[in-house]
Amino acid sequence: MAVRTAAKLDSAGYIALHEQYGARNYHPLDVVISRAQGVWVYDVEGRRYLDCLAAYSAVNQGHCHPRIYQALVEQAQKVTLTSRAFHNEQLPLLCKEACELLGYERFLPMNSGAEGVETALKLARKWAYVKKGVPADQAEIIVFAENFHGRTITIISFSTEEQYRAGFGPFTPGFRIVPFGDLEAVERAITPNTAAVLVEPVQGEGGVIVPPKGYLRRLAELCAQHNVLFIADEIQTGLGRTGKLLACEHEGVHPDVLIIGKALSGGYYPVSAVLSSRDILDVFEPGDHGSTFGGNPLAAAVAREALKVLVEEGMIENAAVQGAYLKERLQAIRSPHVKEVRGLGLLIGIELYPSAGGARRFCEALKDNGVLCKDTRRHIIRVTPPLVITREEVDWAVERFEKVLTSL
Ligand code: IF1
Repeated sequence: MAVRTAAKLDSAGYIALHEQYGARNYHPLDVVISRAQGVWVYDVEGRRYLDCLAAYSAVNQGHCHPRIYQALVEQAQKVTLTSRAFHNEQLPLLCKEACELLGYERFLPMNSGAEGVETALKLARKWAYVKKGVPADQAEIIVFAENFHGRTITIISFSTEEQYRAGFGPFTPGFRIVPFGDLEAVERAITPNTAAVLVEPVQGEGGVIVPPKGYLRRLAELCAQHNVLFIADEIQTGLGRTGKLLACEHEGVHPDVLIIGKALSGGYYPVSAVLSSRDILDVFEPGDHGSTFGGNPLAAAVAREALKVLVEEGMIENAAVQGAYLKERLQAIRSPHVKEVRGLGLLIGIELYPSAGGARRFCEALKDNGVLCKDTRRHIIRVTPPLVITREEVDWAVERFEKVLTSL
């Protein structure tokens, strides 16, 4: 049996191969990325593109950051996986550094974002039974319409996007869905059995929805009043994306439970985590929860360096400065297709009118002009470059956006 294929294919060849053998759960743009550095990616033919997706914010630090690479290689030469049956030299340091940086007492490592969310949901339920006195199996968690927290069966159980659920029932009970941005709806949904509220500080997949000013703060206050955990999913909004280390900082909110992922990997190796106080996280006892790969030394070494470069290289401040500039320049584009440009830091969405015929064709045209973007919710172009983007690169991108938004 031939296991090897041709040494080198062109882009069309790789796409055809994937169409033949790959599962069909995605519909990528017709670009095959071969290498990348910083904000730039290159396809098989050597064409250069400015990456305005940044792997859904997992490469906030820019592609192939040399310091994170160094940490990965050094650790890969020592030991990569020990399991949690034994200690390793990296995880305790990651726990300490992440807790000190983010203001928490305890750190629980997982791998994907969805696993981080699942961990937080389990934590909230157990906390409700052990600490709040909710009767067994009665805990409720409040979530928001248009949320996105991942793809597991429990998480899609409270999705409001029909496609994410269709065909995948039966679903996990115990969730109440309320409109995003409506405090009274949350207040009405709270019962004595409410364990937690799970919220994205800015809804990403929902279309870059920034809540009204003061909303997160009042939501956190409401949670505190009712002894309900405030859980922030900062998997996408966290680690500098919105111009602050955490998006909740824009409103001075310190979540009871924080979920991070994506950029905690620096784009190298999946790492997610749940952070909280001792009082809350200590409801987990040995054996309650775990993961073969969670907290492995390779992951921990990568995550430590991913956090360090974010802070030491000024990426968070840069996201604030370039994000404000990029948003202002995009807002200045006069296009009959653009309804609104909104966002926070370098998490920006360009909402098109329905008459524009969908964001996908704009993303295709942007690709042909050297800019990679992803459409979401049909009419919205997400613009989320790595946080290392320079003013000159923003100008370069805006020229292409202007051309595409005014010529199609
Ligand atoms: C896909 C969007 C981004 C997330 C939040 C948890 C997770 C995600 C707030 C799960 C993941 C991704 C996954 C990706 C598309 C995507 C996405 F387009 F849906 F909106 F990033 F913007 N919480 N977001 O945004 O993390 O398990 O994937 O590591 O195709 O599913 P994961």
